[in-house]
Amino acid sequence: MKPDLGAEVRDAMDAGRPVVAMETTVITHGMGWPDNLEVTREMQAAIRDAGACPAILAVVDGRVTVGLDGPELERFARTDDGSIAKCSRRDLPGVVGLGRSGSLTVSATALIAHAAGIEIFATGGIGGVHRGHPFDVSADLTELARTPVAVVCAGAKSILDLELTLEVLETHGVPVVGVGTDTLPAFYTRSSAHAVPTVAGDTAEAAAILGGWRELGAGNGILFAVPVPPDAALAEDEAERVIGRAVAEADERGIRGNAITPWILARLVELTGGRALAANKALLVNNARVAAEIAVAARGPV
Ligand code: PSU
Ligand code: MN
Repeated sequence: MKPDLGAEVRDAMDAGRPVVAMETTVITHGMGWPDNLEVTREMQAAIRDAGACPAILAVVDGRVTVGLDGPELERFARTDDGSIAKCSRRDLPGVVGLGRSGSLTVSATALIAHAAGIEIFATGGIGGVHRGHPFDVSADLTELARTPVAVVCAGAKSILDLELTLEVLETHGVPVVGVGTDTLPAFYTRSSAHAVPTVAGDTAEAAAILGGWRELGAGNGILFAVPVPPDAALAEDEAERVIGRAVAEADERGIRGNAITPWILARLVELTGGRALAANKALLVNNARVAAEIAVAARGPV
């Protein structure tokens, strides 16, 4: 694979500056206009401020693109008419082969970041095992099992079964590192009932753990989980209540497959009067900053 590199990404790579990738499903299918473009710009700025280079990954009219920006980025943010497909690993050949456009989930982002030589990326929440649907296991988990990338997220929403999600990661030997926390953050809330196997006190320790992962070269990914900033977090009982309701409504309506996550995300924003959106934005920018800090602190030989 020979991705098209944006000019900023090419310069950073040539200069040996750390690059932090970003996914596009969260932009096209995870949040509405104009919040999605606004938060994407804030994530890019947070990565630059920390001394790294942002690289947004997508497939644009069949071209694998590393460093989406300008009018093309705006097109991905404005399109909610279904013309840009949500693309996980399995969907890539159809989109690339037929010259279509796709926004990338965590699994497709990991695959392409690795092919482009990028080690780390920032996102909101990863996919996992769906609550009440133990065979709906996100390709994000199997990608982490097979591709050596570091993913920085805010844990996973409890629209997923967090216990089963951690079990699958354990089976595949994927390290899960809580950054400043000893439980898996639950996206809108800073903690959950589920302990993480490894704790990093701060981003310097997270970078040291990334160094250990690099040294071992075991070939699979590593997950860093960072709690949502405290002032944007939802109260635990409220999060549980609205998530329970949204999951039940999705079941009643027969929403299935890769449409579940976007549908529930949008419903949660409605049910919380926009506070779920504010939390989502705050944690995305925070994860971008943390990913860049880890990348800069763990800067390897160039
Ligand atoms: N969780 C979120 N926001 C998102 C996603 C997950 O809070 O936008 C997206 C990510 O791109 C993730 C994908 O990789 O959903 C997982 O989808 P699925 O459950 O269909 O595997
Ligand atoms: Mn699924």
